[in-house]
Amino acid sequence: MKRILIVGAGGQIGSELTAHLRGIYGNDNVVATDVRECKFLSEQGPFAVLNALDPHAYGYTVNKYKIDTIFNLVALLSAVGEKDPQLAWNINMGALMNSLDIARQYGCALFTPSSIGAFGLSSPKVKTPQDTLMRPNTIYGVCKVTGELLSDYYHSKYGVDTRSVRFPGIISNVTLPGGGTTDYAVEIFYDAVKSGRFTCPVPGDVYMDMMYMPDALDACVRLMEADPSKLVHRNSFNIASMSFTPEIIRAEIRKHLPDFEMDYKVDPVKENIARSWPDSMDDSCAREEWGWAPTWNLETMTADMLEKVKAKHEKGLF
Ligand code: AKB
Repeated sequence: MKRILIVGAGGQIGSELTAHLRGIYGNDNVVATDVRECKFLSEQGPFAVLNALDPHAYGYTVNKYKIDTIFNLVALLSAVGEKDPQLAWNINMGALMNSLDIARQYGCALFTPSSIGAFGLSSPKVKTPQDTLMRPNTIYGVCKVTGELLSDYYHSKYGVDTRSVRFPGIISNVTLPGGGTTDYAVEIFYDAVKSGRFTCPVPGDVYMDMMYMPDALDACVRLMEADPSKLVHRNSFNIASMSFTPEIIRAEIRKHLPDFEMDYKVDPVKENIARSWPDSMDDSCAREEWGWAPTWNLETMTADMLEKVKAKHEKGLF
């Protein structure tokens, strides 16, 4: 990877992936794009406004910057997708189809994240295997499974170098997530620091896989740098580092903030989604095929999140 394009760079993952990749490959070699102007991205390196649903503008940008690797991060997330399934399909699949066709046309490698949301009620719930039943009951999950299949198809049919991971809920402190079922695991830190209280939209007993952003960024780089001859799978790898319930994270935060209080106002849409997802995924294929090895756990992530979020609050950033 030398000339990288990030599509949807203004979101939770893109905003940090852009800086991470610029740190590794050099600012000028990482072009960030988003459907809106993003000052924080254009100040560090090349930036273009790009609607990923416009194939001409997308192809023009790839050609102009001589791109060889694309990270397609455009997505409407699980909870918000349920409010307008047609829109979610059009955005998620439209951006993916354009990415696949442009990667094929310009000979680019393509990374598109999948998710724990690709699994459903009929998938084994604990240590969900890499290869298993996948019948999600959200439009987001339907897009993810379709995307995995299409990406593998473009690899076998046209030789496009497509690669992907199934991300857990990502916990981070730069850009807030929006519209996901796992968002509570970020919001809890902001509310704990700001007011010492959090109202949780997900029931206290529901386990979901989560991951701290530095491990997620490392996964993107490691997978895209992996020796292709070692990849038995491609789209998409289970990756995991921690799994917890709202009650477990509450207890962990209380070790640092003993007065922290949490109550519940369960959102039925989020509850249904969360209960249909794995409690935890088996990531042994990622470990074997490309050396996936997370470094953060619940304890270290919680301590670091509280420190970073407190620093933001002290600076008056929220
Ligand atoms: C969501 O909750 O929709 C996302 C995801 C797990 O893919 N964070």
